[in-house]
Amino acid sequence: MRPPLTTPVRQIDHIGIAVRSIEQATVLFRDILGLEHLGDDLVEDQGVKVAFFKAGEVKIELLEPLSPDSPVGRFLDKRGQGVHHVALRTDDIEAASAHLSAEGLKVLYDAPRDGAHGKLINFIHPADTFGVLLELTQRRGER
Ligand code: CMX
Repeated sequence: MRPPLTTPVRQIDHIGIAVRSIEQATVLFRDILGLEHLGDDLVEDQGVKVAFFKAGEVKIELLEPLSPDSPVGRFLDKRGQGVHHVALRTDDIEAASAHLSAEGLKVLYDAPRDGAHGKLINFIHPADTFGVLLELTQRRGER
């Protein structure tokens, strides 16, 4: 067996769902399902507007593209609305990214980037993860 991550994954942080309109999707997640709306953010580096909802310990992140030529814009165009990624929370995103790269997985960024609400993020390409885009996320100051 190969050695696992030295800093294990803590939990699923959130599930990202690509939608055409956060306003419309909020009717389902907040008003009908009754999930607490935790807040919105604009992540220009990723070309998305996002909204978070609390579902127990895990969050649901709605993603609306700022332009068709963004990762989520291309996803909607090719695959339509639906689950876009699963985010795994780690306490050491740099070590996790290095470890996964060394395992031969396609980690998208050389260094973690800024995500929603000031978190650090990186991604593993879905071609290497059985078709599910995996996000790594770390809260700042957590290590
Ligand atoms: N989940 C599963 N498969 C996906 C996918 C996703 N989210 N996005 C693309 N794919 C698939 C495509 O359908 C395509 O499959 P086929 O080869 O079978 O057609 C394949 O991956 C390659 O697609 P592509 O045309 O190269 O797609 P893109 O150019 O859009 O790039 C990716 C794909 C993963 C590199 C790009 O989406 C990316 O950089 N993602 C990371 C950043 C991101 O997603 N940001 C938004 C979220 C930000 C946040 O959470 O704050």
